[in-house]
Amino acid sequence: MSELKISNRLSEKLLEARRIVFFTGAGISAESGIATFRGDGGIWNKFKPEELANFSAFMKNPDLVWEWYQYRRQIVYDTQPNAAHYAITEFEKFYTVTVVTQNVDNLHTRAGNTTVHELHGNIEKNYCISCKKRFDYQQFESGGGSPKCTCGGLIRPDIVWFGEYLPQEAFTAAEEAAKNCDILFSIGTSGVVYPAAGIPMLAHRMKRYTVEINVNSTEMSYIFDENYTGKAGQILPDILEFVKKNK
Ligand code: BJW
Ligand code: ZN
Repeated sequence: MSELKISNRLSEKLLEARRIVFFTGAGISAESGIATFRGDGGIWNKFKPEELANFSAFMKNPDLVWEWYQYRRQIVYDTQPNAAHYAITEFEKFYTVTVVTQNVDNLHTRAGNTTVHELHGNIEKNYCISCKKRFDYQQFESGGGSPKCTCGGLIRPDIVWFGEYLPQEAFTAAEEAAKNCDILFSIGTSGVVYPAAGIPMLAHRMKRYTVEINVNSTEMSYIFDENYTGKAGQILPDILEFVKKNK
Protein backbone atom coordinates (compact mmCIF):
# COMPACT_ATOMS: atom_id res chain seq x y z
CA MET A 1 0.00 0.00 0.00
CA SER A 2 1.31 3.40 -0.99
CA GLU A 3 1.77 5.74 1.95
CA LEU A 4 3.30 8.64 0.09
CA LYS A 5 1.19 11.72 -0.47
CA ILE A 6 2.14 12.94 -3.92
CA SER A 7 1.35 16.63 -4.28
CA ASN A 8 -1.19 17.78 -6.84
CA ARG A 9 1.55 19.70 -8.65
CA LEU A 10 3.77 16.65 -9.00
CA SER A 11 0.80 14.49 -10.00
CA GLU A 12 -0.01 16.90 -12.83
CA LYS A 13 3.62 17.09 -13.91
CA LEU A 14 3.90 13.29 -13.97
CA LEU A 15 0.80 13.02 -16.15
CA GLU A 16 2.05 15.62 -18.66
CA ALA A 17 5.75 14.74 -18.66
CA ARG A 18 7.55 12.91 -21.46
CA ARG A 19 11.22 13.20 -20.44
CA ILE A 20 12.48 12.50 -16.95
CA VAL A 21 16.02 12.79 -15.60
CA PHE A 22 17.02 10.87 -12.50
CA PHE A 23 20.14 12.46 -11.01
CA THR A 24 21.49 10.06 -8.40
CA GLY A 25 24.08 9.87 -5.65
CA ALA A 26 25.33 7.40 -3.09
CA GLY A 27 22.09 7.49 -1.08
CA ILE A 28 20.23 5.53 -3.76
CA SER A 29 22.60 2.59 -3.22
CA ALA A 30 22.56 2.81 0.60
CA GLU A 31 19.66 0.35 0.74
CA SER A 32 21.77 -2.10 -1.29
CA GLY A 33 24.32 -1.97 1.54
CA ILE A 34 26.87 0.33 -0.10
CA ALA A 35 28.11 3.03 2.28
CA THR A 36 27.59 6.68 1.37
CA PHE A 37 30.54 9.11 1.45
CA ARG A 38 29.40 11.67 3.99
CA GLY A 39 27.24 11.60 7.12
CA ASP A 40 26.82 8.74 9.61
CA GLY A 41 28.64 5.61 8.44
CA GLY A 42 30.05 7.53 5.46
CA ILE A 43 33.26 6.34 3.78
CA TRP A 44 35.01 9.67 4.40
CA ASN A 45 34.50 9.29 8.17
CA LYS A 46 36.81 6.27 8.12
CA PHE A 47 39.12 7.03 5.19
CA LYS A 48 40.61 10.34 4.14
CA PRO A 49 39.82 11.40 0.57
CA GLU A 50 43.18 13.13 0.25
CA GLU A 51 44.96 9.82 1.00
CA LEU A 52 42.92 7.68 -1.38
CA ALA A 53 40.83 9.52 -3.94
CA ASN A 54 43.28 11.54 -5.96
CA PHE A 55 45.97 10.81 -8.50
CA SER A 56 48.96 11.81 -6.37
CA ALA A 57 47.79 9.47 -3.58
CA PHE A 58 47.69 6.66 -6.16
CA MET A 59 51.18 7.46 -7.44
CA LYS A 60 52.52 7.65 -3.89
CA ASN A 61 51.00 4.36 -2.78
CA PRO A 62 49.41 2.48 -5.70
CA ASP A 63 49.05 -0.78 -3.75
CA LEU A 64 47.10 0.84 -0.93
CA VAL A 65 44.78 2.75 -3.25
CA TRP A 66 44.30 -0.27 -5.54
CA GLU A 67 43.46 -2.61 -2.63
CA TRP A 68 40.99 -0.09 -1.25
CA TYR A 69 39.15 -0.20 -4.58
CA GLN A 70 39.38 -4.00 -4.66
CA TYR A 71 37.67 -4.04 -1.25
CA ARG A 72 34.91 -1.74 -2.49
CA ARG A 73 34.54 -3.72 -5.73
CA GLN A 74 33.88 -6.85 -3.72
CA ILE A 75 31.07 -5.07 -1.86
CA VAL A 76 29.59 -4.00 -5.20
CA TYR A 77 29.86 -7.51 -6.70
CA ASP A 78 28.21 -9.01 -3.62
CA THR A 79 25.21 -6.68 -3.69
CA GLN A 80 22.20 -6.13 -5.91
CA PRO A 81 20.23 -3.13 -7.18
CA ASN A 82 17.38 -2.22 -4.80
CA ALA A 83 13.75 -1.17 -5.16
CA ALA A 84 14.77 2.39 -6.08
CA HIS A 85 17.00 1.28 -8.98
CA TYR A 86 14.32 -1.10 -10.24
CA ALA A 87 11.60 1.55 -10.00
CA ILE A 88 13.68 3.84 -12.22
CA THR A 89 13.96 1.11 -14.85
CA GLU A 90 10.18 0.75 -14.85
CA PHE A 91 9.75 4.46 -15.53
CA GLU A 92 11.15 3.63 -18.98
CA LYS A 93 7.77 2.04 -19.80
CA PHE A 94 6.14 5.48 -19.49
CA TYR A 95 8.83 8.09 -20.21
CA THR A 96 12.08 8.80 -21.99
CA VAL A 97 14.37 8.26 -19.03
CA THR A 98 17.92 9.54 -18.61
CA VAL A 99 19.87 8.46 -15.57
CA VAL A 100 22.70 10.80 -14.61
CA THR A 101 24.65 9.22 -11.81
CA GLN A 102 27.58 10.20 -9.63
CA ASN A 103 27.77 6.60 -8.48
CA VAL A 104 30.50 4.27 -9.65
CA ASP A 105 28.71 1.07 -8.58
CA ASN A 106 27.14 0.19 -11.96
CA LEU A 107 23.83 -0.64 -10.24
CA HIS A 108 21.62 1.41 -12.60
CA THR A 109 22.96 -0.53 -15.56
CA ARG A 110 22.66 -3.83 -13.71
CA ALA A 111 19.04 -2.92 -12.86
CA GLY A 112 18.38 -2.54 -16.59
CA ASN A 113 18.32 1.18 -17.38
CA THR A 114 19.26 1.89 -20.97
CA THR A 115 20.58 5.48 -20.84
CA VAL A 116 22.99 5.97 -17.96
CA HIS A 117 25.56 8.78 -17.90
CA GLU A 118 28.24 8.02 -15.32
CA LEU A 119 29.80 11.32 -14.23
CA HIS A 120 32.38 9.86 -11.83
CA GLY A 121 33.32 6.68 -13.69
CA ASN A 122 32.68 3.03 -12.96
CA ILE A 123 34.39 0.83 -10.38
CA GLU A 124 34.17 -2.19 -12.69
CA LYS A 125 36.34 -0.44 -15.28
CA ASN A 126 40.11 0.23 -15.31
CA TYR A 127 42.75 1.59 -17.64
CA CYS A 128 46.51 1.83 -17.94
CA ILE A 129 47.83 5.26 -16.98
CA SER A 130 50.58 5.01 -19.63
CA CYS A 131 49.11 3.53 -22.82
CA LYS A 132 45.41 4.00 -21.83
CA LYS A 133 44.62 0.34 -22.67
CA ARG A 134 41.30 -0.59 -21.09
CA PHE A 135 40.70 -3.42 -18.62
CA ASP A 136 36.92 -3.14 -18.26
CA TYR A 137 34.92 -5.74 -16.32
CA GLN A 138 38.10 -7.71 -15.76
CA GLN A 139 38.46 -9.14 -12.29
CA PHE A 140 41.84 -8.91 -10.59
CA GLU A 141 42.86 -11.02 -7.63
CA SER A 142 42.90 -9.11 -4.38
CA GLY A 143 45.99 -9.01 -2.20
CA GLY A 144 48.43 -8.78 -5.10
CA GLY A 145 48.71 -5.00 -5.02
CA SER A 146 48.31 -2.78 -8.00
CA PRO A 147 48.54 -4.68 -11.32
CA LYS A 148 50.64 -3.59 -14.29
CA CYS A 149 49.77 -3.36 -17.96
CA THR A 150 51.82 -5.25 -20.57
CA CYS A 151 53.46 -1.89 -21.34
CA GLY A 152 54.65 -1.69 -17.72
CA GLY A 153 52.26 1.13 -16.80
CA LEU A 154 50.11 1.09 -13.68
CA ILE A 155 46.47 0.06 -14.06
CA ARG A 156 44.08 2.37 -12.25
CA PRO A 157 40.33 2.31 -11.60
CA ASP A 158 38.30 4.34 -14.11
CA ILE A 159 37.01 6.62 -11.40
CA VAL A 160 37.06 10.40 -11.34
CA TRP A 161 39.23 11.44 -8.43
CA PHE A 162 39.32 14.89 -6.88
CA GLY A 163 40.99 17.42 -9.16
CA GLU A 164 40.28 15.34 -12.29
CA TYR A 165 38.03 16.32 -15.15
CA LEU A 166 34.72 14.54 -15.57
CA PRO A 167 34.25 12.49 -18.78
CA GLN A 168 33.31 15.18 -21.27
CA GLU A 169 30.81 13.15 -23.27
CA ALA A 170 28.86 12.03 -20.19
CA PHE A 171 28.84 15.51 -18.72
CA THR A 172 27.65 17.17 -21.93
CA ALA A 173 24.91 14.54 -22.34
CA ALA A 174 23.87 15.13 -18.71
CA GLU A 175 23.66 18.88 -19.30
CA GLU A 176 21.56 18.39 -22.43
CA ALA A 177 19.20 16.02 -20.62
CA ALA A 178 18.84 18.41 -17.68
CA LYS A 179 18.06 21.34 -19.97
CA ASN A 180 15.49 19.44 -21.97
CA CYS A 181 13.65 17.34 -19.40
CA ASP A 182 10.16 17.88 -18.03
CA ILE A 183 11.03 16.65 -14.53
CA LEU A 184 14.38 16.12 -12.82
CA PHE A 185 14.50 14.00 -9.67
CA SER A 186 17.63 14.43 -7.54
CA ILE A 187 17.95 11.35 -5.38
CA GLY A 188 20.26 10.50 -2.48
CA THR A 189 22.96 13.09 -3.05
CA SER A 190 24.35 15.70 -0.72
CA GLY A 191 24.94 17.97 -3.73
CA VAL A 192 28.31 19.24 -2.53
CA VAL A 193 30.62 17.85 -5.22
CA TYR A 194 31.05 19.97 -8.34
CA PRO A 195 30.66 20.14 -11.28
CA ALA A 196 28.15 17.23 -10.89
CA ALA A 197 26.01 19.18 -8.43
CA GLY A 198 25.56 21.79 -11.15
CA ILE A 199 23.24 19.42 -13.07
CA PRO A 200 20.11 19.86 -10.90
CA MET A 201 20.99 23.57 -10.63
CA LEU A 202 20.97 23.79 -14.42
CA ALA A 203 17.54 22.14 -14.64
CA HIS A 204 16.28 24.60 -12.04
CA ARG A 205 17.70 27.58 -13.95
CA MET A 206 16.06 26.30 -17.14
CA LYS A 207 12.73 26.22 -15.26
CA ARG A 208 12.40 22.45 -15.44
CA TYR A 209 10.36 20.88 -12.62
CA THR A 210 12.79 19.67 -9.97
CA VAL A 211 12.16 17.28 -7.10
CA GLU A 212 14.54 16.14 -4.37
CA ILE A 213 14.27 12.77 -2.65
CA ASN A 214 16.54 12.35 0.36
CA VAL A 215 16.39 11.10 3.95
CA ASN A 216 17.73 14.52 5.04
CA SER A 217 17.73 18.05 3.78
CA THR A 218 20.84 19.04 1.82
CA GLU A 219 22.82 22.15 0.94
CA MET A 220 20.84 22.44 -2.25
CA SER A 221 17.37 21.49 -0.96
CA TYR A 222 16.22 25.08 -1.41
CA ILE A 223 16.54 25.03 -5.20
CA PHE A 224 13.94 22.28 -5.74
CA ASP A 225 10.28 22.80 -6.49
CA GLU A 226 9.49 19.98 -4.06
CA ASN A 227 11.33 17.92 -1.50
CA TYR A 228 10.29 14.44 -0.42
CA THR A 229 11.92 13.25 2.79
CA GLY A 230 12.45 9.51 3.09
CA LYS A 231 14.21 6.52 1.64
CA ALA A 232 14.59 6.34 -2.12
CA GLY A 233 13.64 2.65 -1.99
CA GLN A 234 10.26 3.56 -0.55
CA ILE A 235 9.43 6.86 -2.26
CA LEU A 236 10.32 5.92 -5.86
CA PRO A 237 8.17 2.75 -5.93
CA ASP A 238 5.28 4.84 -4.56
CA ILE A 239 5.67 7.44 -7.31
CA LEU A 240 5.92 4.63 -9.87
CA GLU A 241 2.70 3.12 -8.49
CA PHE A 242 0.92 6.44 -9.06
CA VAL A 243 2.25 6.57 -12.65
CA LYS A 244 1.16 2.97 -13.34
CA LYS A 245 -2.38 3.71 -12.15
CA ASN A 246 -2.81 7.07 -13.84
CA LYS A 247 -0.57 7.52 -16.87
C1 BJW B 1 19.58 8.75 1.16
C2 BJW B 1 19.47 7.45 1.62
C3 BJW B 1 18.36 6.75 1.17
C4 BJW B 1 21.25 8.20 2.45
N1 BJW B 1 17.49 7.35 0.36
N2 BJW B 1 18.69 9.32 0.38
C5 BJW B 1 37.28 23.43 -2.95
C6 BJW B 1 38.42 22.76 -2.55
C7 BJW B 1 38.90 21.64 -3.24
C8 BJW B 1 38.25 21.20 -4.36
C9 BJW B 1 37.13 21.87 -4.76
C10 BJW B 1 36.66 22.98 -4.08
N3 BJW B 1 35.52 23.41 -4.70
C11 BJW B 1 35.29 22.61 -5.74
C12 BJW B 1 36.25 21.67 -5.79
C13 BJW B 1 36.36 20.62 -6.77
C14 BJW B 1 35.91 19.27 -6.28
C15 BJW B 1 34.74 19.40 -5.33
O1 BJW B 1 33.60 19.57 -5.71
N4 BJW B 1 35.02 19.34 -4.04
C16 BJW B 1 34.00 19.57 -3.00
C17 BJW B 1 33.90 18.32 -2.15
C18 BJW B 1 34.40 20.79 -2.25
N5 BJW B 1 35.53 18.56 -7.48
C19 BJW B 1 36.42 17.91 -8.23
O2 BJW B 1 37.59 17.80 -7.92
C20 BJW B 1 35.86 17.30 -9.50
N6 BJW B 1 36.66 17.65 -10.60
C21 BJW B 1 36.83 18.92 -11.01
O3 BJW B 1 36.35 19.85 -10.41
O4 BJW B 1 37.57 19.03 -12.14
C22 BJW B 1 37.96 20.33 -12.57
C23 BJW B 1 39.38 20.54 -12.14
C24 BJW B 1 40.39 19.88 -12.81
C25 BJW B 1 41.71 20.10 -12.45
C26 BJW B 1 42.00 20.93 -11.40
C27 BJW B 1 40.98 21.56 -10.70
C28 BJW B 1 39.66 21.37 -11.10
C29 BJW B 1 35.92 15.79 -9.42
C30 BJW B 1 35.07 15.27 -8.32
C31 BJW B 1 35.17 13.77 -8.25
C32 BJW B 1 34.46 13.26 -7.01
N7 BJW B 1 34.68 11.92 -6.85
C33 BJW B 1 34.07 11.23 -5.72
C34 BJW B 1 34.94 10.07 -5.24
C35 BJW B 1 35.23 9.08 -6.28
C36 BJW B 1 36.25 8.14 -5.75
C37 BJW B 1 35.62 6.98 -5.05
O5 BJW B 1 34.46 6.62 -5.23
O6 BJW B 1 36.38 6.43 -4.29
O7 BJW B 1 32.76 10.81 -6.08
S1 BJW B 1 33.81 12.21 -4.28
C38 BJW B 1 32.38 11.39 -3.76
O8 BJW B 1 31.36 12.40 -3.65
C39 BJW B 1 31.97 10.46 -4.93
C40 BJW B 1 30.51 10.83 -5.13
O9 BJW B 1 30.09 10.55 -6.44
C41 BJW B 1 30.48 12.30 -4.77
C42 BJW B 1 29.11 12.81 -4.39
O10 BJW B 1 28.68 12.23 -3.22
P1 BJW B 1 27.15 11.86 -3.04
O11 BJW B 1 26.75 10.84 -4.03
O12 BJW B 1 26.34 13.09 -2.98
O13 BJW B 1 27.19 11.09 -1.63
P2 BJW B 1 27.10 11.70 -0.14
O14 BJW B 1 27.60 10.65 0.76
O15 BJW B 1 27.72 13.02 -0.06
O16 BJW B 1 25.53 11.92 0.10
C43 BJW B 1 24.62 10.85 0.21
C44 BJW B 1 23.23 11.43 0.38
O17 BJW B 1 22.30 10.38 0.39
C45 BJW B 1 23.05 12.20 1.69
O18 BJW B 1 22.44 13.46 1.42
C46 BJW B 1 22.09 11.32 2.51
O19 BJW B 1 21.21 12.07 3.32
C47 BJW B 1 21.36 10.60 1.41
N8 BJW B 1 20.81 9.28 1.72
N9 BJW B 1 20.59 7.19 2.45
C48 BJW B 1 17.72 8.67 0.00
N10 BJW B 1 18.15 5.47 1.59
ZN1 ZN C 1 49.73 0.19 -20.79
